[in-house]
Amino acid sequence: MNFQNAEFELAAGTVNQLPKPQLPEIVFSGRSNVGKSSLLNKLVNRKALARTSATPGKTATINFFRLDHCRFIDLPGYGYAKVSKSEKERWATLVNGYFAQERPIALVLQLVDMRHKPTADDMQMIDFLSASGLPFAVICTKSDKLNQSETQKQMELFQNIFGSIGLVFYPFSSIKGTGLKDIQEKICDSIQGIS
Ligand SMILES: Nc1nc2c(ncn2[C@@H]2O[C@H](COP(=O)(O)OP(=O)(O)O)[C@@H](O)[C@H]2O)c(=O)[nH]1
Ligand SMILES: [Mg+2]
Repeated sequence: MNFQNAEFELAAGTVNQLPKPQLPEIVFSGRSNVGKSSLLNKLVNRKALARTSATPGKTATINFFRLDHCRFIDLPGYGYAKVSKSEKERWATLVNGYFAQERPIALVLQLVDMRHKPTADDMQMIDFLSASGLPFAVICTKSDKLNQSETQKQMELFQNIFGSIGLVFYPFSSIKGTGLKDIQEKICDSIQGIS
């Protein structure tokens, strides 16, 4: 698949604004600031197709990107403490509304920060994905920020949490490109699986 023919399609702020399902969907899920937009940009080899930000909690919409054979879907990040209660509720309504629709989801990429133990919100999302039966893989982001011994320690941690229950996880760095090829391959396989 050519990942470079990618364009922004639309931003949905409410369930009503979600576009009709058309193509297999690759969903980017994770905490605010974990690196969803950076992963998306790296996959399509563009600097700023999806907007990245050093300030968390900026994206409150579900953003759709159109590729040749699939859509990339950048979910708004969760777990940002400074967001108001009403904003959290809006997030939940929007994201639950998306998953409640019968959409051709080929793969959910669930991002967690490689430097830390998954948060309670991460584990809640992973439990939801497991229970839903949706195909998903865990991406451990910002791997460039760890030295060799930290990498080894975190790999063991993720192996214990995810590997032991049969979940695939990929260390990834949007700066170094670590893991990029494997994730692209996983995406291609998942699209072939449903189309
Ligand atoms: N060192 C490093 N920084 C990253 C990486 N991925 C994202 N970042 C930084 O983390 C911040 C949040 O990234 P962004 O992609 O906007 O996160 P999002 O909120 O999940 O979409 C930005 O300052 C990025 O430059 C990575 O792999 N390595
Ligand atoms: Mg983002």
